[in-house]
Amino acid sequence: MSRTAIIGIGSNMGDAPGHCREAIDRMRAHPALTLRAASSLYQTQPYGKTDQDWFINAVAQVETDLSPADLLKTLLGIEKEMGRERREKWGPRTIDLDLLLYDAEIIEEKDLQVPHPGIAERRFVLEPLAEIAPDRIHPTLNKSIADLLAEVQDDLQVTRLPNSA
Ligand code: PH2
Ligand code: MG
Ligand code: MG
Repeated sequence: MSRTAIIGIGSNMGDAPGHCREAIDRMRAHPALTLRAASSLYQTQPYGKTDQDWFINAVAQVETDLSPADLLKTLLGIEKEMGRERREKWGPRTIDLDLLLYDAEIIEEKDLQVPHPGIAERRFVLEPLAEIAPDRIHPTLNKSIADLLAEVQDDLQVTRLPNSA
């Protein structure tokens, strides 16, 4: 049965916009995924670990028959194909693909939490998500993405790039 998932995309090393676009292209080309929407790219101030380069962030909506665990494996596989090395937690990365939402499911496992626990606190997630899915309901907070964006306390800068950039 086809499910709808939201994927967070981020990069802050090298050609960060190019890495985000390549990740979107790889999801579009993947046989187990159907890309339904991709947001614009956003230039975003680093959240959490602030002494690193600014990020490019985006989100994508995909349909898939994969389970959440298999979808996560697929995303980690794309990260690996794109040369991601895992060094420090929250540190600079060529590409980061996070499973943010999977239908309205709630999953609490060591390696997989859905909804992604950071969604409601992070403007760099909410701004692109509100571009493609403002009415989607956060399954544990029971509020729409647009409402969460209106309420978010995070005032780190998030700037949408022109679509050709
Ligand atoms: N990802 C992090 C930590 N901080 N900050 C921004 N702006 N964008 C990110 O994608 C990001 C971050 C850990 O995954
Ligand atoms: Mg992340
Ligand atoms: Mg990640």
